[in-house]
Amino acid sequence: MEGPILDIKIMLIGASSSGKTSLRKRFFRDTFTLLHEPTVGCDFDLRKEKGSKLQMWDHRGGETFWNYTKRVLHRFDAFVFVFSVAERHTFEYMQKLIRDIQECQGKDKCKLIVGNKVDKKDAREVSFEEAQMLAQEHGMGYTEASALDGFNVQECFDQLIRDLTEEQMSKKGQAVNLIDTSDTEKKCSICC
Ligand SMILES: Nc1nc2c(ncn2[C@@H]2O[C@H](COP(=O)(O)OP(=O)(O)O)[C@@H](O)[C@H]2O)c(=O)[nH]1
Ligand SMILES: [Mg+2]
Repeated sequence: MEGPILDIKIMLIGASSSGKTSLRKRFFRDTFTLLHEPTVGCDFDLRKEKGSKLQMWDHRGGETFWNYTKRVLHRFDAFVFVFSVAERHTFEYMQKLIRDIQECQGKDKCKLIVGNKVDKKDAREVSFEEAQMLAQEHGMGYTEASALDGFNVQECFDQLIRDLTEEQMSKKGQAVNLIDTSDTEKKCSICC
């Protein structure tokens, strides 16, 4: 049996308590809880549709488990860095994680930074401008969301998935084109 045409794997990375699991659950199940159940190592959600498979993992970084995860990072298509706009230490820690990932995976797959918990308006500790500047420095997009009230959660992941879909389709297209081109060249060299 043939596998899915699209197979997208996204990993959310950020400090503990920045809201990675909450964003994932809001996106996949439209649920939210105020309880913080620390993710043990990694956890993920999976959505299978005809011809496509989407996996979203989340990882808190900084643990011994990270050493294992580093070995499988190359299997992911995109890394999304999450911090809480209301907890500056999560922004600082995320910068270390960005450096870590870029060191072992390069920049290409580092796609997006999400400033979560924007519902905490009066407690904001990181401005939109500062986070956007950091994202620009690293060649990533920046967006803000709230897993609590759902603000912008669907939109930011939908956009990322659209971009990754296009990327995968164009890679497949290129593969087909390559075959076509060589075929044409062969025919050409035969007829010339
Ligand atoms: N106010 C607010 N709290 C949030 C938001 N997202 C997550 N939380 C809370 O922050 C805590 C940590 O969330 P969690 O998703 O477990 O963080 P993780 O450790 O990064 O996976 C929990 O108590 C959540 O209820 C948000 O958008 N707004
Ligand atoms: Mg978690």
